Amino acid sequence: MTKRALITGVTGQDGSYLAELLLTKGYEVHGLARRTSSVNTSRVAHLVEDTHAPDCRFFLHRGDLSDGGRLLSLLQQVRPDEVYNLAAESYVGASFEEPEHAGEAAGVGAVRLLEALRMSGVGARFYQAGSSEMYGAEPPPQSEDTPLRPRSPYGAAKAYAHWLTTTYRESYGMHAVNGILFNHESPRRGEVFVTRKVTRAVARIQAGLDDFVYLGNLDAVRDWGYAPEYVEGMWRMLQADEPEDLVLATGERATVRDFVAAAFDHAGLDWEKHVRFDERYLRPVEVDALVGDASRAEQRIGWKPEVRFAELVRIMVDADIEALKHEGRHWIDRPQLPAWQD
Ligand code: G4F
Repeated sequence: MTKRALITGVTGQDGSYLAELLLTKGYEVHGLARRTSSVNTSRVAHLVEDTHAPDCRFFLHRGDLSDGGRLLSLLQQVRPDEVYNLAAESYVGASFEEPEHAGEAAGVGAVRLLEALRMSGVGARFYQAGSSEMYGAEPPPQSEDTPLRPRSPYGAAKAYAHWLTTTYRESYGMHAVNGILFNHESPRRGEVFVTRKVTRAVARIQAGLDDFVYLGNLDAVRDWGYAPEYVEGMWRMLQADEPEDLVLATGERATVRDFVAAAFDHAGLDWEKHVRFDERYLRPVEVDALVGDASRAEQRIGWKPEVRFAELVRIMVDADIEALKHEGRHWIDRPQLPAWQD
């Protein structure tokens, strides 16, 4: 029997990779995407185009986590075997400016989906996209046993969703899990996140379109992995016999400065000549260091990331240099984002 999955946030980096993965595994994939007046489906456009084919297994539904009734009717219509909740405003910096919105989208939205799932009686397995941002002030290495001490409205909202997912599992016997994912990047990463902002800037500077990129705190430590490997981990978590929350991370530590230096170096550029400080990119409070211990995930679901930091940097820089070559006009028309837009 063909398995059916519902993915919220399907138009994002992770949603698009997960949709592709599940399609290769033979699933029928239903994605929930916010209704907007301009096109917001570029990452899944290649899947949507197949909708008219008789063997199409990818379906896009409009709606979002602010509408519980819509979620209930969609669950009753699709009757998925697995639900992946990836929807949220995932840019941490923005959550300080719009804290209520962060709570709505990343926190209450998850509970609306859980409640709709419970009321629907569909009995699907549920994956909640948790985040290492929930660890906040706790020093690394962080694992499943590390207390949650968020330091941003986004982290706090994710922690709320984390505990509600746990509550639904324990209260109603739902097969519901939290994946606690450390930073994971790719050429599909949104341009506001520091890795993609830098690799895109490297391509533009190398091509002579810009001279500088403006950044905030270069001292923050992160654990950067490769997104396609992380969606594989999400799927594996839902295949386990027993529901269990797991950390997905590489365990490799690097500062933002390390990422910047490696990215410029790969393009034959000296980063110190091209990076400038802009205090607008500082956050009211910083999460200083996130480095995960994913040994439990390896033990329980056999998940181990292959792509390490240096390779990730190369993949992203090469992809942006290629994109600039092939979509030159498009890139020239789309300069680096001004600070007020980040
Ligand atoms: O790329 P970032 O914006 O990612 P951040 O804040 O670590 O959050 C990402 O990872 C989380 C998992 O840990 C996810 F939950 C979350 O949704 C998101 O995917 O910033 C990384 C670091 C920060 O310390 C930030 O202060 O880079 C620093 N930084 C320095 N200059 C900058 C910039 N970040 C951004 N976005 N832009 C800058 O110009």
